[in-house]
Formats: sequence, structure tokens, C-alpha cells
Amino acid sequence: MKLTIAEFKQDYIAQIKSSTARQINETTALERYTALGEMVKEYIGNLWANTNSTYRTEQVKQIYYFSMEFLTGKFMENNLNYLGIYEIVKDGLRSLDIDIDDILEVEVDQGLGNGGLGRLAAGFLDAMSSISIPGHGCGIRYKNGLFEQRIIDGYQVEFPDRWLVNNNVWEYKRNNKAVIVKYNGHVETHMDGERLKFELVNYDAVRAVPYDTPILGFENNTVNTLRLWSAEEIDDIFDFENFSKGNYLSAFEKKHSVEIITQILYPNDAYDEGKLLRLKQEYFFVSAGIQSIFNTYKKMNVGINRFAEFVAIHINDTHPALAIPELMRILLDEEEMTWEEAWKITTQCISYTNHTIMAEALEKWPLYMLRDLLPRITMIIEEIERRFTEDLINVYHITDPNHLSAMHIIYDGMVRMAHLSIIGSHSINGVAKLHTEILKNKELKVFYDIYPERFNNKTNGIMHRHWLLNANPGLTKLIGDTIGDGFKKNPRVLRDLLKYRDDKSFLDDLFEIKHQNKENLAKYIKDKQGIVVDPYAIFDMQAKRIHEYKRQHLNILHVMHLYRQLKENPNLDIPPRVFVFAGKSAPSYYVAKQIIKLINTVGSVINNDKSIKDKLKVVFLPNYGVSLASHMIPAADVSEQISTASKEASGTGNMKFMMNGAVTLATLDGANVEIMNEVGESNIILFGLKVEEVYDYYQNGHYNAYEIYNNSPDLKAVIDELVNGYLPVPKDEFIPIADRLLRFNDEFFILKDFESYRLAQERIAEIYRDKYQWSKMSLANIACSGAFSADYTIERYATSIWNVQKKLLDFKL
Ligand code: F58
Repeated sequence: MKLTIAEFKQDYIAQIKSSTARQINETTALERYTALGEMVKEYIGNLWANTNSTYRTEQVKQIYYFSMEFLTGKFMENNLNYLGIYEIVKDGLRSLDIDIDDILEVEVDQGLGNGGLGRLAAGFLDAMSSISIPGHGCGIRYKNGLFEQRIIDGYQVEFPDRWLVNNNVWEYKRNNKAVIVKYNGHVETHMDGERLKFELVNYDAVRAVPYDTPILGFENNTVNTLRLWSAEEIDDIFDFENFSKGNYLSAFEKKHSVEIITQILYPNDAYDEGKLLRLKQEYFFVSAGIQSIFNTYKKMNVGINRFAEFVAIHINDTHPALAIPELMRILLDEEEMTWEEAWKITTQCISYTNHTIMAEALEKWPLYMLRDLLPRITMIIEEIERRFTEDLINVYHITDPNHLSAMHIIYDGMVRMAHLSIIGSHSINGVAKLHTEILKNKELKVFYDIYPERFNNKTNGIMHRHWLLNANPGLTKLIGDTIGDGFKKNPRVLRDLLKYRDDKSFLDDLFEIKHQNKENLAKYIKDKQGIVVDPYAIFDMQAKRIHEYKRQHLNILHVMHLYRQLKENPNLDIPPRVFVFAGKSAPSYYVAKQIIKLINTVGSVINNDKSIKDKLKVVFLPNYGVSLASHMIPAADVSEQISTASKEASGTGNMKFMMNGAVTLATLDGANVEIMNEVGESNIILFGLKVEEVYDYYQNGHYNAYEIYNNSPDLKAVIDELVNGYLPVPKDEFIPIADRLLRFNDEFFILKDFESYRLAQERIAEIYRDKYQWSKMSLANIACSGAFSADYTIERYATSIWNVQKKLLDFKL
């Protein structure tokens, strides 16, 4: 948009006056931030209204991305960049004696997600707007996002994330768009002429109120919508009857029982909680979302039969799978379609992404629970199941009872949401090539056999503009000065950087930028953790949720091994290293929490040992989230992507680190395989078991962790240190970890992969000694990372799954 510094200043001073009734120099950083937000929102508002009216009047097909999580982080810097006014605003503020960084600092992360799945959803919204796809998000406005993690005495302690205390300047509450969601009750049937009608009676009603946030595209006038639903009591503030009888407190109980639906995000990243409240949440936003799609659709006046021509609905994992029976319910019970018509529309509209093969993360609901809470929806699921079984027998000639039971939606009293999602969608995709192959050939093979055309791969992608422009301005400037700014819209252009791989002065510049980022992080670590780290050391990072399959303990066991070597020989000639960890554990995942304690314990020993001459440091940075990632990732030399092969569906952190010039230390898992293909084997450090080997061990049961332990003195020594009183904790503290490794035979192959990991780490140390060789590898990673932009991923979803077209918008601000 066009804006001069003078215009900005004038607008801003006026805005400060009207929103705070104070002189600018008397205002707090929060007030300054809020005033700026209000202004930016107004700029965006014009574009937003234009986008919506164009979609409506030109009757374009729109895609609705349903996700239980949207981990959007902060908006201000992005919005300023995307409007093209960041520099103007920065200069304007400076002339008012305000540092823009102080304002950006005040914004709190919108942390409505656990990890990769939620962040992916946020990145997809950004990409849809930025490549002009008419697409919106639908989710839940949790009052508490993912918990705040603090480390107390080395342990993770959880605190609530009250992200809304200072209000959220980006959202609009739309009272007039509220809808009713119905729970419980029972279904009555009656004949209406020829038609059997179903009616839910005696239900409990909850008001779903939408809060809309504009999602701005990059310099293209598109503003799509993220609609998050909040639960409210239907009848006013509280139960007046009860209140007037003098039951003051119990009058609030009903209000509380409704509002609790959107009170909290479940904090698991790879585990299905199976709680009634979670089921309520799932139906809540799905029902509200689908009702509101109908309300919007009807304004177009094109007839309900054409619904699938104008609406695509994507379900991000199975959490929104009730979209299938809910859409059926509306088409059958409200629009009075036949089952066949309704089913055709439903399957044409819905598509589904699978994000995991981990059994414990696959959603199943007890049938009785579903029937109690959602009687009509359960009837519809049962009918879907009945017709599907009929097809299996009559169309696909499957009669073997074991084969049939492997495919049922309802089995053993449980409703399998992945099966419902597959049967009710026209497209099922995995999130990296390897993962999709595992789905097709193993985990979901029985479905692939009957629906091969439904299965496809869509490798994940990241918000490349965030990870470069916002997170790494130094690198962004160097890239822009060298190859121009084309990469912002077309990140594959980054490949042009490969021309500079033998240009020493360019490699020096690259090294210098990385070094500056490391200095900044070193200062952050000193300020926050009181640990001094050497910015010339190798910064080796593992930042992601803490989970045994991600194998943070492989990493820390290796650190313990390095430390032992240094203790034996303090003059050992190795480049100094800083191992940085960050990530949250699910609050109820005991072993993961012990891994955090172990990292911190090892850190406290190593960081305070003068004898090793600062050659080794271990840092655990608390409360990993989008903001911390944005500080950390630009400073990384090594990116640890070391999951047990087959377990990490894709990973997206791997892509962010690569884009910021880190060299990946990887198993051949998830998208690491594609990273290797892009960057070439000489620019990635590989180690460990391959998927086939892992499956072979699982199937044939030949693995024996004790055998490895007994035959590897170095490894034995560090495992022993977990339990022999060497570490300054009670002796039994780390027994659960040691037990998982030995007594329970090391499900994730830590012992098996240890030696190969150690050798890979040695190679890293060797290569790092040669500054130019290392910088060349780093450059290759940056240059080849463009392929992993979410812009391209969304392009592929739009053309091959959703069949939605770009809508280019013209508008002058
Ligand atoms: C992640 N899943 C995958 N789930 O683990 C990761 O490999 C992938 O890159 C990413 O999705 C995006 O595709 C993930 O983050 C969750 O957090 C769920 C939250 C709700 C409960 C079950 C896990």
C-alpha cells in the first residue's frame, strides 16, 4: 500500500489519542502496540471487505480448512511486511522516539496448537492468501493456548497460557454470525408425507460465536479469514431462575459447563486423549463451521445441489472428522436430500490429511459416548458403516471376517475416526513421500487396495517469508542484494544462490551473518539462562516436542559421551560445541519429562566444569514456540532431525533450519529424505537405521538392546551413568529412562543407532574445521530450501485435491 512517513505519523498520533486519551510520550508499550494494531487493522479492513465481496459476487469456489489447531504466533510484523509498510512504520515510529522492536516485543504468541500440525495449518492459511487462493480456516478460540513451560530445578512445570488477558487486537467478534450447536437429547422419527423425518429433541444447546481474524496475503490485496469459535451460554449471562431463588453460585454453573468447551487446548502432540470434553470440542467447531458455510453459501442463491461446485472442506487429521456426518445431517435432515445425493456431495467436498502412523495418536471414540453426546450423528455414522460393509461384500467381494474387521468404522465398541475419514473423503494424503508410501503399503493398505485413486502425497511446507523476512533479516538482505527479491514470491529462485558457492567473499558474508545471529542468541542465552556460550562454537540444535520417537535422549547420551572423552583427555582437539535443546513435553508423559530433567542435569554438570575449558555447553531453552524458534533457528549450524525411521510423518522444523543455513543431521525419515534429494547427499549428514530395517526388527523380533549394551563399552558407560549415582540426582531418578532402553528393549532403537550417530557427529566436527567447506554446505541448504515453501504445497492441494482456482484481486489502498 502507499503510505508516506508523514501520513503514517499523522494517523498514528490520532489513533493514540483516540484509543488512549493520552499524549504519546505518556503511553506504555502495550498501548502503542494496540494503537498500531488498530491502525493496521483498518488498512487491512478495506482489503478484507473487497476480498469477501468479490468472492461472493463472482461466485468463486472456496476452500475451508478445518483444524483443531492454528499456531499462528504473532501477526504485527508479518502484516506490516505484507502491506509493504514495515520500513515506513519503523521510520515513522523512530521519528516519534519509539523503537519498533519494543512494540513488536509486546505482542504475545497466539499459541493455539501443539506443534507441527498446528503450525502447518497456520502456514497454509498464509500461503492460501499469498498465492490468491480463496481459502479460510475454521477452528477453536481456546481461552488458554498451549501451556507455558517453565523449568524449575530441571523439571518442566506447566503454567496456563492466558494469551487473551491484554485483548487480541486482530480479532473481530461476530455476534450476528453465531449459531447453535446441539448435544445430547434423543432422536424422534415421524413420517412427513413419503419422507421419514429425524428430529433431535430435549437437546442441550450451546451458542457458538465466531471471532474472525484477517489473513493477509503477501502484497496481493487478498485477505482471507480465520474463523475461530467460542462457546457461550445461550440464555443471557446466567440462569435467572436459579439466581432469583438465591442459588447465586449454582447459577453460574451452567454457564461454566458451557464455556469450558473452548477453555483449553489439549496439550498432547502424539497421543489421543479420548476425553468427553475433547469430543465436545470436536463437534462444536465442526458443527458451527459447517452451519456457517451453509449460511454463506445460501447467500449465493445457486441451489443446494451445486454445493460441491463451490465448497471444498479439508480436515486436518481426524479431529474434524465429524464434518462428514454433520454435513450429511444437514443435507438429509434440513435440505431433505436422499442419502445418495447427500453422500455424493459430502465425499466430493471432503478431503483428509493424515499426520501420523503412531497407533496411540489414532483417534477412537467409545460408541456409547458418541451415542450419548451426539445421537443423530451416531445414527448417520452407523448407516455409513452399514452401507460401506455392504459395498465391501458386494462390490469388492471381501468376505474374510478378519479383512472386514480391519476396515470397519465401528469395531470392538469403538468408532475409528481414520476409517470414517477415509470412507467419507475423495482424497487422503500423507505429508511426505515416505510417509505416504507407508500409508499406502502398510498402515492403510486395506483401504489403498480398494480406493487407490484417493491416496496421494502432499509434502509439507513452511512459511518461507516468516522464516526469512521476520526471523532472519540479515540473511534476507544478503539474499536480496545478491539475487534480488524475487524469492519472496517465488522461493525456488533461491537456487540462483548456488552460483556463489565458490565465491569466497559471499561465503564470508554468509559466515558473518550466521555469526551475528549466534552472537545474538548467545546474548539471549546469557540473559535468560545465565550460561555463557562461545559464538564460535558449533551451535547444534534440537527444537521440537519432546518425545521418545524424536530421540532427544540419543542426543543427550552422545553429549554425555563427549563429556567423558573430554574428562579423560581435556586437551582433546575438538571444535567447541553448544548443544541447544528446546521443546515441551505432554504434561502427563512421564518419560519425556524425565528426558527434560536429564538434559538439564547433564547441562548443570557440564556447564559448571571448568576443566573442559568451555569446549562443551548444554542449554535447554524453556517455552519453545514460534517466537523462540524465530530467535533460535537463524543461529543454528546443525539441525538435529534424528527420529526413529518411519515415526516422523514429515517434520517441518527440518525445513526451517535448512532455510536458515543449518546442516541437517538426519535419519532417512519423513521429509528428511526429500531434503536429501534437494540438497544432495554431500550436503546432509545421514545416519541410522532405514525404515525397512526398523520394520524388519519389529516384525522378526531379532533386536536385543542388552547385546549392544554389553558389547559397546562407550555406550554402556553413559547408560550406566543414568543409574549409578554419577549424576547429582537421587539414584533412582533416571531409572525409567534406563528401563525403557534396556528392560523394555529400546522401542526406538537408541542403542542400535548410537554408534552411527556418534560417527555422524564426528564427521560434523571434522567438516566444521574448514570454514569454507562448511559455509558451502550451509549455502547449498539455503539455496535448495525454496522447494519447501508452503506456497508450493498449497498450489498442489488447490489443483489436485480442492479444485479451487486463484482469484487475483485488484484494489488500491
Ligand atoms: C505432526 N503431528 C507430525 N500432531 O508429527 C509431523 O511429522 C508433521 O510434520 C506435522 O504433524 C505436520 O504434518 C502433530 O503435530 C499433533 O500435534 C496432534 C495434536 C492433537 C493430538 C494428536 C497429535
